[in-house]
Amino acid sequence: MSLPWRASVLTLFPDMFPGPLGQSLAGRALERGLWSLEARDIRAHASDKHRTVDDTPFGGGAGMVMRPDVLDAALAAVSDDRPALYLTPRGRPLAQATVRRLASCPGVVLLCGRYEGIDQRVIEARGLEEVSIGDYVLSGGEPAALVLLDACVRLLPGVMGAAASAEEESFSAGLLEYPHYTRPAEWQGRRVPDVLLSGHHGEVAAWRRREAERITQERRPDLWAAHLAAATHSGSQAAL
Ligand code: 9WO
Repeated sequence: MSLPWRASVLTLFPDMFPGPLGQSLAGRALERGLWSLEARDIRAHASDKHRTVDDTPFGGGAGMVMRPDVLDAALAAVSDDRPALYLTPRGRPLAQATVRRLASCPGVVLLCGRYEGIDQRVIEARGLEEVSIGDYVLSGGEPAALVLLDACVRLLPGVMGAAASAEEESFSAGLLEYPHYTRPAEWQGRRVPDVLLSGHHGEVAAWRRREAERITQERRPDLWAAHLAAATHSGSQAAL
């Protein structure tokens, strides 16, 4: 068997890991050795007797900044052939293409900041890739690290079945998901669309496609525009 995908998380709150990733799909994959997770306490790399990890910002202002020397020592202790990422609202928005790339790497090193952030020089010196999971501010990078790991782990070989891998391709097409229904066929006066009960697989596929397109146009004009551009460049007229 090949080496497991390795995740190292540098954090002031190692007890937040594996957290939700110890359950369900990711948790079973962890038990089966398909990936490994180590949460390392940044404070272990502090050098003074008070174990200081932060200091006041040059130029003034509220709050504290994480020290570059402590973070560099924490990164040096784990750095190898894996990409090192810093979770920050300033980062490049995380998208499925990035998730696929990271899942195909030997693993990841994730740096979680606290306070007002980290000294800029450690980002540059260590070539940290800055990644955001959305346009909001958290109290620290840890929940974002959990999100990124969840998205990667479900793509690792053997974590999900073959059926799910094929499903993944449909998001690659850049459309949002069509609506799902299960029994009962009528619930609180709401009927499941007749086409889904018809047994006509071709009509079901066409309905789902139309719904996916309608929902994408309505909710995410940005995704829709990208989808149309991709369809045009690949010579496919199906979406047009
Ligand atoms: C705190 C703050 C306080 C006053 C004015 C501006 C401020 N910005 C921040 C801030 O960005 N703090 C961050 C907290 C420092 C780095 C770790 N933290 C964090 C990461 N919050 N949110 C994220 C995050 C990460 C990935 N995707 C979305 C949000």
